Amino acid sequence: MLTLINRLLDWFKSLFWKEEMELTLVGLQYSGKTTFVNVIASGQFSEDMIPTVGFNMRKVTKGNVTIKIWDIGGQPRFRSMWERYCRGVNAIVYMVDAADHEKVEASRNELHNLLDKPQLQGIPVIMLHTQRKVKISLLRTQAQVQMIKI
Ligand SMILES: Nc1nc2c(ncn2[C@@H]2O[C@H](COP(=O)(O)OP(=O)(O)O)[C@@H](O)[C@H]2O)c(=O)[nH]1
Ligand SMILES: [Mg+2]
Repeated sequence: MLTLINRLLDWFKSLFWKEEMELTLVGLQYSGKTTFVNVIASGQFSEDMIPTVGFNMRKVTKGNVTIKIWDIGGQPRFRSMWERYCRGVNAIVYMVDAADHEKVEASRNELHNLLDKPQLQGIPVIMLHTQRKVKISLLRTQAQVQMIKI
């Protein structure tokens, strides 16, 4: 009887309860940001990606949760925009191509620059590692997810 009541309560809550989240995805160019957004939004993996000019915005709904994702260009000329798009979001997702050893240092410096911005204090950061040079698609790669607090 209690289970039935709980189920009814859950069903009732699901009619009204909706959550919205906002995430900003940043990281160097070719780290796999747009691919990641496409995979979680539509399950599509495409190798022929056009570099993001400026930014893209995608809304992804899973159950009662809608996530607005800002996917910001990683080329040097767009990096000054990162902070603006990271302000006030629920979390910053920082993408690193873990197989590109030459760029890891540059990626770390950019992350530190971003985290030094006082406006972004207290926003959780999720680090995602792709392995672009390794011939495994994002769908099959086990992304290492690490939560750190600024
Ligand atoms: N093998 C492999 N290739 C990937 C992965 N993620 C992205 N790519 C490829 O890396 C290239 C750059 O990806 P893109 O999403 O445009 O990177 P962005 O510049 O960070 O948005 C594309 O050719 C993708 O197909 C991955 O996990 N594994
Ligand atoms: Mg992109």
